[in-house]
Amino acid sequence: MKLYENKKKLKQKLNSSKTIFIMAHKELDLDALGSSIGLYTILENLNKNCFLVIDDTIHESGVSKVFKELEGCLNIINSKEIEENFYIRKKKNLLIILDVNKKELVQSSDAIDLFDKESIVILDHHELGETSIEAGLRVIDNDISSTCEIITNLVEMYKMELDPYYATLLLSGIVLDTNNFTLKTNSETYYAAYYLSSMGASTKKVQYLLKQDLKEYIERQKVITNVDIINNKIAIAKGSPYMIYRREDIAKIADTLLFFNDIEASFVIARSASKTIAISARSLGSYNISSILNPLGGGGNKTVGAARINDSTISKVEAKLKQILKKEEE
Ligand SMILES: [Mn+2]
Repeated sequence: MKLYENKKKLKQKLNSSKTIFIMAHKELDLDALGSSIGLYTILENLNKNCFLVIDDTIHESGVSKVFKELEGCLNIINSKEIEENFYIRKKKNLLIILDVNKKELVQSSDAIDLFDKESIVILDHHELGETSIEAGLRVIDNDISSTCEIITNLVEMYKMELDPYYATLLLSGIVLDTNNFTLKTNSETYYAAYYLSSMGASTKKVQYLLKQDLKEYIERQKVITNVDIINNKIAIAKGSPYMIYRREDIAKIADTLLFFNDIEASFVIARSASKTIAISARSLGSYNISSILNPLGGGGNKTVGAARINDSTISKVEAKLKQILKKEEE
């Protein structure tokens, strides 16, 4: 496990810092927020001065519930307030980036420039890419279920007791990113869940935090009904051309399509901004998603990937994708 290999270096970084800023990706989800708050608790126990840097102004429902419940308990600032909270000796400030490693996806890319490379640590489970942020320490573990699992391991490493509420938050990130322990789940994931539950994490509460919005659920189901099956193995689903979908929803639909008999790869094409078409794709391993999405300007790895195409339409993107898939089958 990557965290254990870097244990010494990470402890060193934390020990030598006084003020620590925690920042996750835009459009916070429960893995980003759960891991941020979990880390925040660890750092408070280590007597660090801690800040969560959040620029998002709208939050998905689970994230809003947590903010409401924890109102007044956390130092939350926006990226413009970082400098005024710096510790006097600049070297004693540390930025920890969670659940993301690409510059364009963090809450504030400008915030990165306030720190020198050595004062940045990344803890994440996503693939590295061209725009990955340079850091003094990068603990990036593609095989781990979630950033909340990394933070759970960190809690164990420091032999700390967590309040049941914070244990629940960490568990909710694991449940979210594994889609209820169906994706990226191995014995270590179950061990982390066991560990959190032994500290009092509540599955009932996790279910409450992850409750979905019925309307959004129905919209996702509509996309699934608009599916084409190619060669009995590949599912291509399309969103309504008149609707803008959140990237995470497009990804969830792609995940769901893999649950059906015979489907080995899934592609979901939908509008993610007024002039942007997004594709989210998944495979069980027999199709290489990154090589299929490369010609469309996308990326990822063998089993997970995404692409964003500007100034195009759903049907154009669909035609291009089908062409690529046809070549792939030859
Ligand atoms: Mn995550």
